[in-house]
Amino acid sequence: PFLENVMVHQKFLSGEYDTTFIDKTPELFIFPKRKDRGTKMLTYIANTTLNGGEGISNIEKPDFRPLDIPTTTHLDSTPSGTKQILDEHGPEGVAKWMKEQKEVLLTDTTFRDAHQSLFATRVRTNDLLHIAEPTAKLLPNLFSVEMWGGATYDVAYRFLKEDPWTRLLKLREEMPNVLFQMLLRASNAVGYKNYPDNLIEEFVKKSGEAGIDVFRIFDSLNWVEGMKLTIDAVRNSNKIAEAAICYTGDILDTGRSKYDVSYYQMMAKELESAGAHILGIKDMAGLLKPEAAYQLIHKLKETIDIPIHLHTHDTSGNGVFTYARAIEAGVDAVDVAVGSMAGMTSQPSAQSLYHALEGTPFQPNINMENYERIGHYWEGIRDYYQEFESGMKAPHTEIYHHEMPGGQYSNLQQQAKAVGLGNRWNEVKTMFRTVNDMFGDIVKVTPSSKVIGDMTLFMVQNDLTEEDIYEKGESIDFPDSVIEFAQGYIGQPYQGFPEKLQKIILKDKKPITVRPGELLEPIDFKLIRDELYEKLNRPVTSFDLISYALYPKVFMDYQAFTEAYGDISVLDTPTFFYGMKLGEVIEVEIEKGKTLIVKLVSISEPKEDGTRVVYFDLNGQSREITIKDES
Ligand code: 3PY
Ligand code: ZN
Repeated sequence: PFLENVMVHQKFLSGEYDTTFIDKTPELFIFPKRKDRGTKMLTYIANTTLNGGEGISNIEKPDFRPLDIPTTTHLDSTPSGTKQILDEHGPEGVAKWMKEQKEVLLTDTTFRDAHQSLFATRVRTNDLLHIAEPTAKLLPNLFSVEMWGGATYDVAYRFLKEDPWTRLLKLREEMPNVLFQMLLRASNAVGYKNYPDNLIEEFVKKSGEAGIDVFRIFDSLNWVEGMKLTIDAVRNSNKIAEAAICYTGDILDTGRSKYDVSYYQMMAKELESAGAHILGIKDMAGLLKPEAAYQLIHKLKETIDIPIHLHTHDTSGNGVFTYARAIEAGVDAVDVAVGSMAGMTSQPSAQSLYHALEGTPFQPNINMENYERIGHYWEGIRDYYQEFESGMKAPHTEIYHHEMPGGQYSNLQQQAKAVGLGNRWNEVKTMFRTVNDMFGDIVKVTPSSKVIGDMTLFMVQNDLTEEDIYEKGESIDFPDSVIEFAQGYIGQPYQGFPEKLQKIILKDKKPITVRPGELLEPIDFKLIRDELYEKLNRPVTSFDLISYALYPKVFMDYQAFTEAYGDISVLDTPTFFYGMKLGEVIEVEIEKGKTLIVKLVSISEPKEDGTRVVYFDLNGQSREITIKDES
C-alpha cells in the first residue's frame, strides 16, 4: 500500500517532499519485470562467456588466486574517527584539529584516484565493499578516504553498469568513522563540461546527504571565479570545502614564469577568502619536485591560515621525496594509496611514506601491519583488472616534459589504441606537450586535459603539425571539445587564450568571457522528473534526476542495460569481465540472505544463424539461454 500511495501521490511525484528516505531505500522500487532476475543475469553471463566483457580482449577466463580479506572479528565495534570530529565540531572544527596535529595526516585514495590512474577507473563496487569495513576498522586514524567523484561517476554507469549513488550509500554504511572525500570538478561537476548553477547546487546537496564529507573542488583552468558557487554550495551543506589549486609547470624553472610561487600565493589567498576550509594542492600529473614542494608549502604557510592538503602522483618516482619535503615545510595532510595500488601514475605508497618518515616527529599515527594486510587484499583485486593497466612498469620522468595527468595517462592510451594509434604512443605524448604550448601553456586537468588529449589525437591521426594548424587551420574542422574550449565554455585560462589560434579554431563563432553558468538555463527538475517518470515507468529518485541531468544518454543507456540484464553489480569481477568456464560454479548474493548458485553446464555448437545455446543450472534447475556468438 505504501508503494502504491507513493507512486500516485502528486506531491511526491512533483518532488515537493524531502525524498531522502526514498532515495536511500531503492528496494522500495523493486517491481515485477517482464523477465525474472535469474534469466536476466544468466543472459549477461552467457553473453560475456561467449563474446567477452567490454574492453577485455582475452576471452579465456584466467585462474585468479583467492582473495585475502582481512578478518576483523577480534574488533567488535568500529573505532571513532574524523567523521565524528566533523559531526561534533563542524568543518571549522576539523580544520582547527588538522592544524593541531603534529604528525602528517593521510588521505587514502585507493578507492578512487589510485584505480582511476592505474587502470582507467574500473574498480567495481563489489570489490570495494569487501574491504570497506576492514578498512574502517583497521585504519580508523586516516584523515579521509577518497572514494567518489572524478571519473568514477560516469565510468560506473558507462562501463561497470552500476549506479554510483548506490556505491556511496553502501560504502557509507560500512565505513561510519572516516571522512568520505570526493573530487569535484567545480562547475563541471563529475562531467566534462559546465553545468547550470542549480544542477551543481543540487549535486552538492544530495552528495552531502548521501555521505560525502570533504569536497575537493578544483577548476580545470584554476579559474577561481568558476569555483565560488561550488564552494558556497558545500558550505551551505555544512560540509568541508577543500578548494584546490592545480599545480602545473615548475616553479624551479626560472625560464618559465607564468606559474611562479606568487601565482600560487595569490590563488591560495583568493580561495581562502572565498571560504575554503582547507587548501588543496592538486598535483595531478606529479610535476611538483621535492625542492619545489618545500618552497611552495613554506610560502603558502606564510600566506594563509587554513590547513594545506597535498595531492601528487608518483609517476616520476619522486613522490615520497616530494611529500617528505612538503611535510618538513609544514603541510598538514597528504594523499597516499595502499602499497599494492600505489606508485607510477597512482599516489605514493602509504607504507613507503611511513617508513621514510621514521625517526621524525611527522610519522603518521597509523598501524602499518594493518595497512599491509589491506594491501594483500588489493594485490589480488589488481589482477582482475590487468587488461586495463597502462603498461608503465618503471618510474617515468618524461612526465616532467609532457605533463599528462596521472588520471588521464591510462585513459588516453586506451583512446589512442581505439583510434589505431596504439603504436604511436610516444608521438602522442610529445604532441600532448606541443598542444599545451600552442594553447598558451594551460593547466591540464579534466576537462582541460581532455581538450588537449582530443586535439592531440586529432593532430596525430591526421598527421598535422603545429605549422599545419596555423597555415591550413581555416579549412580544418576541429574537435567539438576544442571549439568549446576556445569559446570559453569551460572557463577562462589564466592570461587568456592565444588570440591567433582562437580565431583559427572559432572561425566566425564569438567567444564568451563570463562564467558559462551565468548563460545556462537552470534545470527544471519538476519537468525532468515527469519526463523521466514517463520513460522509466517508475518513481524517480533525486539521484536519478541528477544523473539524467548530467548525462542523459549515459543514464538512459544504463537503464536500458539493467532492463535487459538486471543488476549485475552483484556478480564477482572475474565473472563480470570473463563470464564462466565450463563446469564452473559461482555463488551470487543478489540481496542480503538471498544467494543464487549458478553452474555453467555446457554450450552447444553454433547453429546456422550464429546462435548457441548456453545450458546452466540455477539453484538446481536447468536453464537455457540462446545467445549470438560474435567472437
Ligand atoms: C579527475 O578530474 O577525474 C581527476 O582525477 C583530475 O586529476
Ligand atoms: Zn590525482
